Amino acid sequence: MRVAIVGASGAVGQEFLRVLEEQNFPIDELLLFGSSRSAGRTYIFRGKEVKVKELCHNDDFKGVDIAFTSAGAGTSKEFAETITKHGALMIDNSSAFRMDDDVPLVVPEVNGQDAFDTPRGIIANPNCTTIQMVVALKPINDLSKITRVHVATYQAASGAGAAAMDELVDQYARLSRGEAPEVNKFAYQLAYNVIPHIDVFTDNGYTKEEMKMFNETRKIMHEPALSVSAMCVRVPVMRAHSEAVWVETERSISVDEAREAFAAAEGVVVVDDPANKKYPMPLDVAGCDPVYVGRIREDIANERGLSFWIVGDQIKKGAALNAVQIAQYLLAHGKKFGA
Ligand code: 2RA
Repeated sequence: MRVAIVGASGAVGQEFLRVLEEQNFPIDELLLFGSSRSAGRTYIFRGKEVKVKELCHNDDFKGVDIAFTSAGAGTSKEFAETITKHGALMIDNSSAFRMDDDVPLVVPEVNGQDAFDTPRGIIANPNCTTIQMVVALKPINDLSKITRVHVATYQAASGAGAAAMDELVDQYARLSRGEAPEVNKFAYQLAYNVIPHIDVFTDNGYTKEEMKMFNETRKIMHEPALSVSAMCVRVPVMRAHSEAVWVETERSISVDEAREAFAAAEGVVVVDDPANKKYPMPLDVAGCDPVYVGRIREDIANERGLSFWIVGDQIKKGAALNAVQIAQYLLAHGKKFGA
């Protein structure tokens, strides 16, 4: 199998290299692509050096079976034809095609079968905040249909990329020396702060990030009437997003029932022992694969409501790992590559 990573030098691109190794993904040849800036850099994969090629409009994708792309929506749109024209399956981490009717938007634990319907040879990987939320919503929705979701996110710097992570470290360093922090990647200084603003604002007062949670959740869960109201906030955490979630279901669900369903759900780990100060936190979850769920309780403001706290590594399950799991799902369910 020939596999390509587009955007190999970015935070998610680098995570693809680690995840493909960790998952022992079947690869005969790995090709790395990037901008003219990153072309020529080398990275180690399975003990061998692989050089980054510049992404160009040529036939470099001939013979490629799967291309994991994470170089921004503009690049994905511009190069989709180049990447897919010889038959490569493009699993795209950007927002470019997520809401297109002829592109499936897939989280394997929730709607893996959708990955087989690819008229354009493209599968979209959802936004990180949506991925970790739907993994946790699925077992509850299986118990009783969810009618409404309220969610407040606590998103790490990693969601804004490798340079944003560096910026957060640099801000703390400068502040500790009594210097003014540099602000480039965020709207304001993130160190010692929280910023209730991720992506741009839309006409309804929500940000695009918040509307992604509304629209993508409906598409992945095949629930076109589901209401999702999100408040997305950047916090000075390096890696792993947290979310406080309140759901309303058609019938009321007990805490025990919910805990059992979460514990049995694919991709979910329950850490919920408040008496012993056990609950998921980003420091513990960074670098881990599953979505962690804790603080499970009845919502005292809604008799059909349930409230819980989830934490997932944004670069892993929220990006590279989910994309690789889509490919693994296809392989496990009979899709043939390289035939
Ligand atoms: C963020 N959700 O955290 C974005 C990344 N996709 O900024």
